[in-house]
Amino acid sequence: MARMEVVRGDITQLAVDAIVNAANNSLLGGGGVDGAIHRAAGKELLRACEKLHGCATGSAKATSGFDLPAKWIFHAVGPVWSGGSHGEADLLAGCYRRCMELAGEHNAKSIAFPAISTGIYRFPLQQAAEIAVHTVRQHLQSSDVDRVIFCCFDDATVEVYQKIV
Ligand code: AR6
Repeated sequence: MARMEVVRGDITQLAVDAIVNAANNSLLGGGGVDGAIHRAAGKELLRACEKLHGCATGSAKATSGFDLPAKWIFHAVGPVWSGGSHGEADLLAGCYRRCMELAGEHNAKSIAFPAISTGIYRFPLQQAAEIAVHTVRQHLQSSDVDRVIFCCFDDATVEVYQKIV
């Protein structure tokens, strides 16, 4: 069974096969981790994203990592939290599931996730972390991925994940 780890830091710095971006439907960049990834990966990333023609909420699409240490970026589109009765939990689980599938398709053995939807999209952190860890754990049983990093940007997020992983 693959290892799951909780790390505090900036996901753009991680030397893993794939990092996951918390993007929006346009895939054309934004604030938060998305902005950080576009700045660190360089302008070629935007050109690659333009060719993807957006992405549905609850899914993800892959690009190269360009100037990042990571080989691949999986651009996942989490749901905007709007009370919890609009399918938010299933859509968030879909992001993690699709990224684990993309890891298989791209032969990525190590993958790092940010806490998708818990920033600008306001998904409650505790519930989001439970969905993240549960969905990844389920997928690992039938996966070649051997290292999963939950990359947390602040202490509150680290604390929540550490209790679950
Ligand atoms: N490394 C790791 N995690 C980070 C980093 C970083 N460099 N920067 C921020 N985080 P958010 P969302 C954390 O808001 O809620 C964008 O505009 C952050 O502290 O980046 O899915 C997109 O274009 C939080 O824990 O993503 C969308 O429009 C987590 O990453 C929208 O924001 C997610 O916060 C997506 O909102």
